[in-house]
Amino acid sequence: MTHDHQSRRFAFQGGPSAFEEPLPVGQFYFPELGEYRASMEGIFDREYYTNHGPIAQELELHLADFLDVRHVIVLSNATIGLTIAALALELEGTVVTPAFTFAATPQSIVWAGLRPVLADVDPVTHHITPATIDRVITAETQAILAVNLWGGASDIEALTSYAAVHNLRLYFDSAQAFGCAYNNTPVGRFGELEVFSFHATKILNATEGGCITTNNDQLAAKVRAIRSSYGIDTPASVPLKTNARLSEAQAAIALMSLASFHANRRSNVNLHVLYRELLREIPGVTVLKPSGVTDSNFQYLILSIDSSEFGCTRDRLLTLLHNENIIARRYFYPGIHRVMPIMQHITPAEAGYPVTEALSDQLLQLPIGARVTADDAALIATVIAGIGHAHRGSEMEFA
Ligand code: T4K
Repeated sequence: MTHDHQSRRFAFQGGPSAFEEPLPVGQFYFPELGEYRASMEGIFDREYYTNHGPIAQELELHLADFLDVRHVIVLSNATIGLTIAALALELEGTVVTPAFTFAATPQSIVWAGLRPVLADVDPVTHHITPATIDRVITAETQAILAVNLWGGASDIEALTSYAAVHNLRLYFDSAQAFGCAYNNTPVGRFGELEVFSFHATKILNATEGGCITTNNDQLAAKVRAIRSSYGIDTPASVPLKTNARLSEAQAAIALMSLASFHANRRSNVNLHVLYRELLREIPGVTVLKPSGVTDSNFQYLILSIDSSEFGCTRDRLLTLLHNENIIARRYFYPGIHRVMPIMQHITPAEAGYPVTEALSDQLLQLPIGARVTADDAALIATVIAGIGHAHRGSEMEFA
C-alpha cells in the first residue's frame, strides 16, 4: 500500500490532495448510534435530563473505580472544572502554571480571581519542574497548577516534595491524561485534586464534559456544592456556586466511551507504533513518546520538526499538509504569554520562555484515533517524507 502511495502525485507536487475529505486531528471515538439511542430512550422514559441524574451518578461510580480514587465529580467541561478547583481550594495570591499549555489552564486561574504566574517547561518532557518553578515563585505564590501533557505526566514525586518544602498547594490539569498511570498508579489521585476533560477530542468523550477527582472528602463536598447542590454528602461552605452540571445525555456518551476505553487505547497504541516506524527515517522528524508515565492513553501523536534537517519549517509543512487535507495542528501556538486575552493577565518572566517558544515553533499534532486507518497513517507518512525530500532537494526553505 505504501508503495502505491509513493507512485502518486500529491498537492505539493501539483497533483490532487492526498485525502479527498479533510482528516481532522481530533480523535473521535464515538459510540454506535444504536447504543446511544437505547440510552436516550431510558432518559426519556425517566423524564430526568440533568442535575446529578442516575446516569451521571453511575458514571461517577464507574470512574472512581476505574481511576481508583475516592471521589469523582462530573462536570460540564474541564475549563470550568479547573476554575471550580481553584475556588474549592480557596486559594489566594498567585498560582504557578506552565507557559506551554492550553489557554484554559491559566484562564481558569483568572476566572477564579487569582493571578497566574507562568513557568517555562523542560525541553524534553514539556512539563514544569522544580527548577523552572523556582525561577518564578515569589512570596505571593500559594499554589502550583501542573499540567500532565500529551498522555504523559509531570514528575509528580518531585513536584509533590517541592510543594511540601515551599508550603505550596498542588493540583493538576490532567485534561490530556485520562487513563494514564504514573509509577503504575492511575493519574487522578495526585496532588489535592486533578481535573480531566471529556471533550470530543479526548480518549474519554462526552462531546463536552470533564471531572474532578480527589481523595479528600471535604474538598469533594466543596466541589459538589460549587458545581450544583445535588449530590453533596457532607455540608460544605463555599465562596460561590455555579452551574457546571453534566447532562444525562452527555453522561450516557461518557459511560459508553469508558466501556470502550481499552479498545480505543489499543487502537491508539497500534497507530503510535505504526507512525513511529513509518516516520523513523525521515530526517528532522521525531515522534514524541509520552513522558513520565508507566502507561499512556497514546491519544496524542506529536512530531517535533527540526527545520534545518527536515528541509522546511514546521509552519510550511503544516500549510502543505492542510493542502493535502491532512488537518494537522500546532498545539500550543503561540505560548500562553503571547495569546490574547490571557496574556493581559500575566506579567512575563524576565528571562522569557525560551523552551516554550521553541516548542511552539517545532511541534505538530497529527491525526490519530478512530478515523485514522493504518493506510491513512502510511499515506500521511509518505506525504511528510515527500515534502521533506522535495525541500531538501531544492533550495532550502525556511520561510
Ligand atoms: N487543559 C488542557 C491541557 C487541555 O488540553 C484542555 C483542552 C483543557 C484544559 C480544557 O478542556 P475543556 O474545557 O475543553 O474540556 C481543543 C479542544 O476544544 C480542547 O478540549 C483541547 N484541550 C484543546 C487542546 O484542543 P480545538 O479548538 O483545537 O478543537 P476543535 O474543537 O477545533 O477540534 C479539533 C478538530 O476536530 C476540529 O477542527 C474539527 C474536528 N472535530 C471537532 C469536534 C469538536 C470534529 O470532527 N468533530 C467534533 O465534534 O480545541
